[in-house]
Parts: sequence; C-alpha cells; structure tokens
Amino acid sequence: MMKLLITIVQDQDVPALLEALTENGFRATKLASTGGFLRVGNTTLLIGIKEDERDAVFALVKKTCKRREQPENMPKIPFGRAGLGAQLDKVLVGGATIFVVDVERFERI
Ligand code: 2BA
Repeated sequence: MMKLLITIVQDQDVPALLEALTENGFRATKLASTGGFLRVGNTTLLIGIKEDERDAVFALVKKTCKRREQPENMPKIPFGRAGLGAQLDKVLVGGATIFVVDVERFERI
C-alpha cells in the first residue's frame, strides 16, 4: 500500500533533504507551515512512497535534519512570562516529525 509521509522539518534542513530525496528518485511537495508552539515558520513536506521505501526515506531524513535548540521567545499571553527582557527558555526542535498515513488511492492524471 502507498504511504504519505507528512514530514515537518526546520527550514534550514530543507535544501539538503529535498536534494537527497530527488537524487534517490523520491518526489515531494513543499508546504510553508508554522509550528503551533513556537509560532515560527517550518516546512511540511508531503512525500508519497511505496510502503517498502519507508526505511530509505527515514534514513535520508535522519541524515539531513538536525536537532537544534531554539529560544521559546514568543509570548503566548500578552505581557506573559516571555516579555521583553525576560530570560528566554530553550526548546529542542527537530530533527523531524513524521506522520505515516495510509493512502487509499493515488492517481496522477
Ligand atoms: P512547534 O509546535 O513550534 O514546536 C517546536 C518545539 O517545541 C517542538 O519540537 C518541541 O520540542 C517543543 N514543543 C512543542 N509543543 C510543546 C509543548 N506543548 N510543551 C513543551 N514543548 C513543546 P518538535 O517536537 O521537533 O516539533 C517541531 C514541529 O513539528 C512543531 O513545531 C510542529 O510544527 C510539528 N509537530 C510536532 N509534533 C506535532 C504533532 N503531534 N502534531 C502536529 N504537528 C506537530
């Protein structure tokens, strides 16, 4: 069965990941997205694959998508704890978040 990998990565990792995917014959669609927690831009790739290609794609994601510390610098409540001059908390982001979804039907018309 075909799978759709909904793959959320950091913008910095996208060029290397797309190059690796393309070089290895995989196809992807790049969507601009925003993380709900940090409220900063990230990238969602839609990658349609055959079930037996999953490990290969996971390996490419692992190789190209790094874990990074990012400041949690967006006040989610006005005048909240991350206000001006406040000590910024750090969160670890990435390498990647991947949802593996069954595809009922795939067509290119
Ligand atoms: P954000 O939602 O902006 O989250 C960025 C990072 O903040 C997360 O990194 C995680 O380390 C931390 N974080 C997120 N929610 C948190 C919470 N409620 N409490 C404490 N820390 C929290 P990652 O886990 O690597 O996620 C990176 C991005 O992947 C997320 O950006 C979001 O766009 C997406 N994502 C992760 N898990 C998801 C899920 N279950 N559903 C939908 N999108 C998800």
